[in-house]
Parts: sequence; structure tokens; C-alpha cells
Amino acid sequence: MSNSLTIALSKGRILDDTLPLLAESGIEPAEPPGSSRKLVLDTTQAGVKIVILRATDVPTYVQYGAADVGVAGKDVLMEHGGRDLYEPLDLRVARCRMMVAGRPGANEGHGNLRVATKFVNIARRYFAEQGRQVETVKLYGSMELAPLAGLADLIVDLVDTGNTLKANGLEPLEHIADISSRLIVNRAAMKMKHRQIKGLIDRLAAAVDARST
Ligand code: PRT
Ligand code: MG
Repeated sequence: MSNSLTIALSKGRILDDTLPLLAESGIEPAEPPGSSRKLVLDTTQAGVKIVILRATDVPTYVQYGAADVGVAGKDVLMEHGGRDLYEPLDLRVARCRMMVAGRPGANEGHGNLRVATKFVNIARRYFAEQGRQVETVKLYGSMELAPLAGLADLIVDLVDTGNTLKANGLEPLEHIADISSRLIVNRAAMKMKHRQIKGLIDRLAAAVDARST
């Protein structure tokens, strides 16, 4: 089993944007993902498998070595903490920005602001670093609704075009971080399967570079 390698990906943007890079690196699913309900896909390379997870579970699988490598958004890694993970490559796909958003001027109010977000660790760290007192409220989706419904003054969310905010009468107010997808690697796997993983990193890096030149 020395040639076995498990790659963790998540459905949606990350899968859509990563599969072409993997294909350019010589790894393609043996059957089109989505053609069945399978969560483990064989690939054109013997021993190399792709597992399809929830985006927030990818760092956990890689951290515990249930997957050797994975692809996760920087947002997910920042929120997870990224403990025990190598992050050797920025794949430069699924790009967006982590922003504070709200009604125009909503971040200027004095007193305790309430911030609704699915990224509570990122939000707490950001406001604490600035010495600003906020109360965070954990949500699992549709953050844009929170200011409209009176649940919170501000949200911390991902913004790409800004259309979702605009459609809900909100504006991006403060930039927290630029986000893109990263290759992550389990520490033990990096040692035990070094030749194989180093080869994958090099081929992916070449595929990423070929795009931006
Ligand atoms: O959907 P599910 O809950 O299963 O997981 P997920 O939402 O994390 O998965 P997915 O596929 O939606 O996103 C995976 C990753 O894509 C995220 O972790 C980010 O790293 C990256 N990404 C890039 C984005 C966006 N761009 C993005 N625009 N993730 C989400 N959005 C959402 C944002 O939350 C907001 O609702 O799109 C909306 C804003 O888009 P605009 O264009 O209207 O500004
Ligand atoms: Mg989603």
C-alpha cells in the first residue's frame, strides 16, 4: 500500500476548481463525480483515491491522517486553526474576500456591536486584535439575513462579486483577509509518502503557474 494516497475535496466550488488542476497533474476520477452517490472515487492512478467531504471536515480528515492531502478554503483553515497541518501550496482558485459587512455605517456605532457569522473564531480574533468589544452569534448559513431581521448589527462573511450583500441592502465595510483554496498535507504522510506527495505538489504548482502566466 506504499503507493496509496487519499485526497480530500469538498463538493461545489472546490471540487469544480480543483479537478482541472488535478487532471493537469495526471489524476482524474475514474468516473465523473456526481454520476453516483459515491463518496470515495477511484482515479486513473492506481492507489490514488478522492474522498468527497463537507468543506469544514476536510482539515479534520487530513489532521488525523484519514486523508493524506486535501484542498480547503483559507477561510475554513483560519476558522479550524490549521493545527498539525502543512499548507505547502496556494492553488489560487475559489478566490474571494473575508469581510465585515452590514448596513452603511453600521460598523461606526459605539457600544457593543453584535456580529453574526459562521466564522466565530475569525470574527473574535479580528475584533479582539483591534480592541473592539463585540458579541458574536454563531450561524450556519444565510448570514445576510441577520442585520435585516435585527439579529445582529454586522456580519462576517465571504464576498466575491458583492451581489449577495447588495441584494440585501448591505455593504462590505472592512476587509479581513484575501481567501483562496490551499493544498494541505498531513504531517506524518509528508514523511512516510514524501516522494509521492512531493511529486503531486510539484505538478500542482506547475499547473497553477501555467494559469497565471
Ligand atoms: O455549501 P456548504 O455549506 O456545504 O459548504 P460551503 O458553503 O463551505 O461550500 P461552497 O462550495 O459554497 O464553498 C467552498 C469554499 O469556496 C469556501 O470555503 C470559500 O473558500 C470558497 N468561496 C469562494 C466561497 C465564495 N467564493 C463565495 N462567494 N464560498 C462562499 N461564497 C458565498 C458567500 O458565503 C456568500 O453567501 O457566496 C456569497 C457571496 O457571493 P457574491 O458573489 O454574491 O459576493
Ligand atoms: Mg455553500
